[in-house]
Amino acid sequence: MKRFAPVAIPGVLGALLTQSGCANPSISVVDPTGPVGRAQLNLIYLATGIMTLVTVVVAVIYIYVVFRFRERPGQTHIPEQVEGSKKLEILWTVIPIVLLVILAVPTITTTLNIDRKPAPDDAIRINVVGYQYWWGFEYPGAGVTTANEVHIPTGQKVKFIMKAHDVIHAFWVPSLGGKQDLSPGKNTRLILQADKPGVYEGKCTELCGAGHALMNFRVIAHPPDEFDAWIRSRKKPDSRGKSVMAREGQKLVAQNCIGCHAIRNAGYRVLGKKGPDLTAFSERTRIAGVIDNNDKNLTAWLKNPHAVKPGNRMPAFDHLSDKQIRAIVRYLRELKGSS
Ligand code: HEC
Ligand SMILES: [Cu+2]
Repeated sequence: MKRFAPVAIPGVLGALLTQSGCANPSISVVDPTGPVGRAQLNLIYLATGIMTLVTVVVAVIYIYVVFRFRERPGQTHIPEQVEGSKKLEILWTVIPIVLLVILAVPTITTTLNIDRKPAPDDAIRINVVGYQYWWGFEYPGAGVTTANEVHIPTGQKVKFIMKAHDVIHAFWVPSLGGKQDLSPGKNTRLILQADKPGVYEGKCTELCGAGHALMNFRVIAHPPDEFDAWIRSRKKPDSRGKSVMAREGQKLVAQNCIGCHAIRNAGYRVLGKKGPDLTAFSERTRIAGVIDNNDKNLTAWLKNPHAVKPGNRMPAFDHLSDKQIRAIVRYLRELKGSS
């Protein structure tokens, strides 16, 4: 930032003007909370600064010329006609070259730096898999799996190793930095760090089909000790239905859902993989990355997921009775980590 201070001033103003519509601070590239986001913001300032400078200079010259050399009343002679000017040609070739070099050098070095710098040995590794239209997350060291919401510790580098299950997706958490494509059959990676606890919104930014626009996720950053406690609680999740109704729900889930969804530690023999892992589902803040996780919304989701998230691949369960749906909702809303 300091290096580019003079050029950055119009850039800051420009960025504020164009970005001030984003009220939610947890999804803002101009309010980054990690080193990658900050490095990228400096590049945005630099580029916006240079562009603003060029626009202003050109506009000023243009307006000056239009007024200074306009046709005046009573004017009889035609102004001197000039054709070609080596000096000017060289000048307006060299200036853009210089500006592009000023833009290119920091852009390339920063990008390579973000991409190539190896993660420290103690960096936490999280595997990310992109599906149409949801996100799977796995903590290979701990044997913990989750979906659509990924928990990380603050102040540490986190290594996301990504691949796509079907088509190309892209992982972007504006406040932390990014983006990174996920491809089928090939691992890509992105190393991010959150400096302070918080909830950071993430988006798929590669058009991947009908549900793409709502392919959201959340990064939830905790202080390291809180994060460790979270991992511990997810190693032995609490997945047994407690009330009569929830036990009924657990049975219905076995009959209808676990071919696609995994619920760990529930005594099911199958761990479905076609849909998000539902272990500890009550701790999820949203359903399918779209609506708040509460009884009413979960009922609506089960009866007609396509009304909530058009194009998604979960079948509607409108053939189940209201009582059966209530039981399933009760069971899912009891699922949590161990205390
Ligand atoms: C054919 C496979 C399939 C079946 C069967 C299925 N689902 Fe799903 N489910 C999905 C997919 C795919 C998604 C992800 C939708 C999206 O967000 O794009 C999903 C999403 C969900 C979500 C949101 C998860 C999250 O992380 O926010 C819940 C809750 C859910 N399903 C519950 C159920 C329940 C309960 C049943 C049984 C009554 C069930 N599903 C049956 C495929 C299935
Ligand atoms: Cu996608």
